[in-house]
Amino acid sequence: MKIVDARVIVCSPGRNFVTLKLMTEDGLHGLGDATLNGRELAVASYLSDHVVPLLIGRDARRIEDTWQYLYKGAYWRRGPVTMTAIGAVDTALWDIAGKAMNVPVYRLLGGRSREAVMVYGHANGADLESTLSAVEKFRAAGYHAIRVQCAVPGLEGTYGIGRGDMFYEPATRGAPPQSTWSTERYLTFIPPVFERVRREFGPELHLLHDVHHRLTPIEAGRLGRLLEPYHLFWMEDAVAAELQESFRIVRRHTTTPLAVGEVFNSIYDCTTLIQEQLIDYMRATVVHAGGLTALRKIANFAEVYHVRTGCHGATDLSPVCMAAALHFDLSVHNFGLQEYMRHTPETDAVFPHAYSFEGGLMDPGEAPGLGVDIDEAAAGRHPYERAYLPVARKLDGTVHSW
Ligand code: EZ4
Ligand code: CO
Repeated sequence: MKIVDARVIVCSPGRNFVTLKLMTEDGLHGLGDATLNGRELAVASYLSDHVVPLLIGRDARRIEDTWQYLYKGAYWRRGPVTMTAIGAVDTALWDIAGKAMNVPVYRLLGGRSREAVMVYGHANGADLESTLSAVEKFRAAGYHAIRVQCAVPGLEGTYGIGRGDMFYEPATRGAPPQSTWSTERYLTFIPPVFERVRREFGPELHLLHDVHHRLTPIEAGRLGRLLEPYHLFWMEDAVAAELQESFRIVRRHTTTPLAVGEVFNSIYDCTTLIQEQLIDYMRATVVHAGGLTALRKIANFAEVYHVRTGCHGATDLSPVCMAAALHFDLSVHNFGLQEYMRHTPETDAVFPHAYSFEGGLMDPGEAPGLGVDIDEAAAGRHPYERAYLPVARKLDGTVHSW
């Protein structure tokens, strides 16, 4: 089953997406998400200029071999651009494999380990009252798990605070917006927010919080300790993710469960974290960690150390990645929780999909392959527009950590 054609489709139905479409000689096609938020065209070029020429004529059934060929054969291993490109190829090949065998991808991954996939939504507010009403909206929509973010008074544009009700988009078109940051104000403000949310919503709801890599290890230890009475499901990205050893300090000071990894692109980003049991949830995604082939290996490794998965699922991961994540979540034994941010109607129209949400749970559906398609004519009506994530500065103007 030879690959005969490949297209890299860049579109912007409300936000930018890069999608790889592979075609086989027997008329099947497979899709892979290749979106790297704020650096989209680098991956598009990596694919068109360097990877697609290697794919034409290859056997689409050789998924593992193609992964190894692109990873080891490039000499330059790892990095978000490379791994996103490899992830797109790998995802498209799993999609084709499912279609060729007429089964949904989760069946190829070992079948269901559970009946459905629990997801969490994003409740964001500009102040405490609007945060509480956002939590209520998600609870009323059936969510069992809700991430709670609240703007810190006096700080401009706290990251993670949405611009709409059930929608949230982290990137902004044009130049990178600037936000301000003060660790002192943040650490004082956040614990009472959770105290209030717990008081209003009771002990059962799973509550999560994303620190977006903003703290030092000892500050993160302090926040985790202050949040212990409100028993979070997880505290995410407490410190910058590249120094794995810093989690030893955080871990020493708090029993609040820790999640990290939305910026990881390889198993080598988390070997210490996993083997020393420094984290509870590993958040790498299908698209950025090199596809289903690579993410499954990370999850299998993590299972040995009681670390569960908690895949990133923001709006910058396209519906193709969302579908792949759901097939993965349904099948992998040590699944924990899946992030789910609803896409805009424009995005959903470009990517018709079989996955569904009901009562806080999601299911990838029974369509063969991933169960997602791309309407190329609709995609063509939404041309790319450069966009960036914001850059944060401390009150004295120093660029702050992500
Ligand atoms: O910052 O998707 O948990 N979700 C998040 C997201 C990420 C963006 C980065 O592209 O932290 O908002
Ligand atoms: Co996050």
